[in-house]
Amino acid sequence: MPLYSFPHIKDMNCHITEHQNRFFAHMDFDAFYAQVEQRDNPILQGQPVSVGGMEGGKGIVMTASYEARAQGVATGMSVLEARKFCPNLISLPCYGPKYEAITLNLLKALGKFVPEECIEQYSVDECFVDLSQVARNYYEAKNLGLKIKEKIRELEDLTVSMGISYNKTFAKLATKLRKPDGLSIVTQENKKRKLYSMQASKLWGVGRRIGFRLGAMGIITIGDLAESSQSAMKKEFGVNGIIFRKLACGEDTSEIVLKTNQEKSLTHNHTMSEPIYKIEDIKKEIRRIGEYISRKLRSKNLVAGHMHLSLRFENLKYDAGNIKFAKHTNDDREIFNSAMMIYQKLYGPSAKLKARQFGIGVSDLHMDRKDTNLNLFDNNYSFPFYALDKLKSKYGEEIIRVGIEN
Ligand code: DCP
Ligand code: CA
Ligand code: CA
Repeated sequence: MPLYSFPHIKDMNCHITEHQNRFFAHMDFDAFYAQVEQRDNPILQGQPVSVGGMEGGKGIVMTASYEARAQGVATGMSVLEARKFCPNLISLPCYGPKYEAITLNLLKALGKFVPEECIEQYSVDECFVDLSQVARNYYEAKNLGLKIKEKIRELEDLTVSMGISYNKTFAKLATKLRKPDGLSIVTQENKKRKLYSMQASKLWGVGRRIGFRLGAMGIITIGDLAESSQSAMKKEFGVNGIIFRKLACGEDTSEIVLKTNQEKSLTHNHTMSEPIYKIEDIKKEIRRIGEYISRKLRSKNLVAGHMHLSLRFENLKYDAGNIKFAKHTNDDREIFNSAMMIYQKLYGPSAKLKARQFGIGVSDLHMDRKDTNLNLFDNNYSFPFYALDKLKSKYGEEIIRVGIEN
């Protein structure tokens, strides 16, 4: 997992050694991909499941349900190897866009609790939230944490484990104290009791390899690391040695890291208050989301090369597909038509099982050269989308619409 925001020495505030009166929450989905698959298919609940399988019983275990872990299945094993421990293992393929959409929903939901600049997505299933603006003490921070967990369960029917502490490193460690569905709090007062006996390799940025090197120095636990000699750590690991030691002491003064301005993808999901299944309603919904995305692309002067459409049913089941555009585009019509092409291949909703959410995501984004994006018709028919957007932003979404079919 990339360390997007591992505290760098330049992020450390040299004037203070540790945060005071700050409350950071860290959350991490439990057995993420496996939990999602179990949620989406009740037959899998309570079963040993792994995700990352390929046809012919091959593939690597990307994660496993807690039932499979109890039988010795671990991330990184080949499925064949895992079956030696757990002959009844159910190996499932991995479907990335589905998991990404869930994490995006989580981030959106967090925006209801704290300002956007207080939220940091750290990895595919983890984020940090700075609660300092909305919580004055651990009691309030814990209540907020419980509310966030409840919201995630309500929205996604999934559990996360959460850690709350006065710095990001300890919040991340606290998450590991109780899994699944845990909530652990580490304060300046209880840090020694709660964290110091944990293995040093669990510390943010350490991992197994550095853990071995620490072990060779006699440093086994977080406590050993916090009490280690700074000069010995510097000698062995350079400036990182100093950071590891500081982090183990709770001297992490890093802040929430916001995503870079460089957009890699844009997504828009819309959950309907009334689920739908009639094709005319579905077309309307897809068209609305498609227009929103094309407009967002144009507002950033971007064109997309790739698109995916996702569909969530009432029972939270999910289907999705994607398409590569013949040419990069931000054209309403091309995006709508392509979304409908994807939709035709999906498992469609019915009166018995209606759709509750549609989402469109676009990726492979490039700067729009404006003259080449209007490629729908062979005769290079061009349409003044940018001018229409100006009208829409002035008079509202409904003022004008490009005719796309019926
Ligand atoms: N993942 C992966 N390859 C890895 C590790 C993880 O593809 N080597 C994927 C599958 C996981 C997800 O990332 O579900 C999140 O990884 P975690 O390390 O957080 O592990 P889990 O969420 O699966 O389990 P845990 O409950 O231990 O957090
Ligand atoms: Ca996880
Ligand atoms: Ca994780």
